[in-house]
Amino acid sequence: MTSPDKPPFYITTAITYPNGVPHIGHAYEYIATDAMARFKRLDGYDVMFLTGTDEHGMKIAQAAEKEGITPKELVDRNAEIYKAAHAALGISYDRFIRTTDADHYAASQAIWKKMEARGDIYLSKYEGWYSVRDEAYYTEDETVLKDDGVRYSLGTDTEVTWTAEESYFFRLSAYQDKLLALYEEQPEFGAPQYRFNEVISFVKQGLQDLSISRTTFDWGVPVPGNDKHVMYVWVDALTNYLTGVGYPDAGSEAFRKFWPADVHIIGKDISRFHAIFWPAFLMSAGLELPKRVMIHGFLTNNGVKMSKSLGNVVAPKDFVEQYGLDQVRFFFLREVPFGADGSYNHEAIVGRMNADLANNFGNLAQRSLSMVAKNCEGKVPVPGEFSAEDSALLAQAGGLLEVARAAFEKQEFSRALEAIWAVLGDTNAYFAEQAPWVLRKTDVERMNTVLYVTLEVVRIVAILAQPVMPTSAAKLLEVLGQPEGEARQFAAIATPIVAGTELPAPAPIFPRYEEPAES
Ligand code: ME8
Repeated sequence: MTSPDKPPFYITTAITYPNGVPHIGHAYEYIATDAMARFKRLDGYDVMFLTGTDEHGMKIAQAAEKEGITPKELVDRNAEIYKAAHAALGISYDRFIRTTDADHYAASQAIWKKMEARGDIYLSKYEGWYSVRDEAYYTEDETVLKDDGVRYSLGTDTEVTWTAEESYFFRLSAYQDKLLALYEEQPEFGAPQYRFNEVISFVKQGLQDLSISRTTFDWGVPVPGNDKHVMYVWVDALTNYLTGVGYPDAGSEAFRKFWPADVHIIGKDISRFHAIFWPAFLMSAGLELPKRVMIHGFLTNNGVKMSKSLGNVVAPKDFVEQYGLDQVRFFFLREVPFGADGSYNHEAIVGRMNADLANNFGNLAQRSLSMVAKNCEGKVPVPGEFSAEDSALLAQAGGLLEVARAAFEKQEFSRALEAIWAVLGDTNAYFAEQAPWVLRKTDVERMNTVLYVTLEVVRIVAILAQPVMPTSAAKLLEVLGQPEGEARQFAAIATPIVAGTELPAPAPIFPRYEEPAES
């Protein structure tokens, strides 16, 4: 059901190949997308958040063969593992799409027929260096023969083999000028700029037609009218973004409301698929284009690429168990400017947990709330007249929504969090300087004012922290006497906390990380 009175916002993650197990890189993408979706919901939008699994293609077929099971058995089993990872990470998706879902076959065949009707699909023969890992063909000069006698793709360092087959082609070459015009007219179509520039220069070098069907295996969506062929997995994979909102029923309520997507969140290794192939397919099919493709960087474990052979692949679930879910979500979004590559290690996570969360935020909340519990009968105190410092701090906190909005609009999560935490820093300094525990003996009215101002900042920060740390922020809003619903929406930021509000007993929200005792 869609809400007619709210503006729509449609956001997607890449859909993951379910041939292995989810790692922190996947988790990072889910968390960022989830924070964005939650932000928009709290800001009054009707959000559609799509994620899922990309279940066709040779890579999946080969993984199944290795295990001696059918591809469908493999993806049925593994889709559940990915769903469990989403649950462990608190991902608030609206639909988990699987490309083996029946409606997705219909959508993929429908877009194929549209592209065919446009005259953009023709049958020919393909020869080239094929990488199963990347599900992509490379030209000779995009590959290198290494000392082990095996040929690898230069860009992705995956093994390639010479493959020749009859194939349908998509006239990608006909879209070069149209794509360049799109990038020109919509400079925010791809972001961040430095990653989008790579895409633009690739297109400027000239585009070749794209092989879009396979005959060497049958694990895919059948090509309409020619059962010998299945679609190249990227044709059906990209189409998931349409299926998720009701395509091919272009007249459906969901499609009319949510298409085109507001933003596709993807990693840097798949930017060409999203910023070149995808808009070209959509133009060919006569469909509107997504507004933005946001390309994030790769995470490395202390600077080292995650790989099974190195044994440094961390399961998101283990991470969450060690540090706590909200702590992990905060760490990645605060630590790594979205778009850039990032590295994580134990010390960095513990640093953020203890400095930003336990000290800056948790202590401030706990100290002000316990003073209110002890000295103000557990009610939000009535403030006296505001001093210049009080008003300045309240204005700073009140202005955070605009700052956060501007940053989230561009998926600059770390910038939003940095600004929020700067206000927390100022509030800590204010609290120390005003010393309400001294005022308690000298000037109770002033103590009340200082506590009121502090609670008000904590309330605003807790509301704004919800997209990133939903559970902790909810607990904090609970002890601030802010019930679920309207009081926690961004619109409520403008309405100050009400003096006299009864507050439940305060409870610490952000524990310090203590190293487990050596056994
Ligand atoms: O590419 N750090 O699936 P996938 C950050 N099925 N992000 C990472 C990462 C890392 N170390 N490793 C992977 C696919 N990712 C296709 C997508 S969409 C129509 C089809 C990101 O399972 C990666 O960039 O290999 C991608 O956005 C997502 O995880 C899924 O990767």
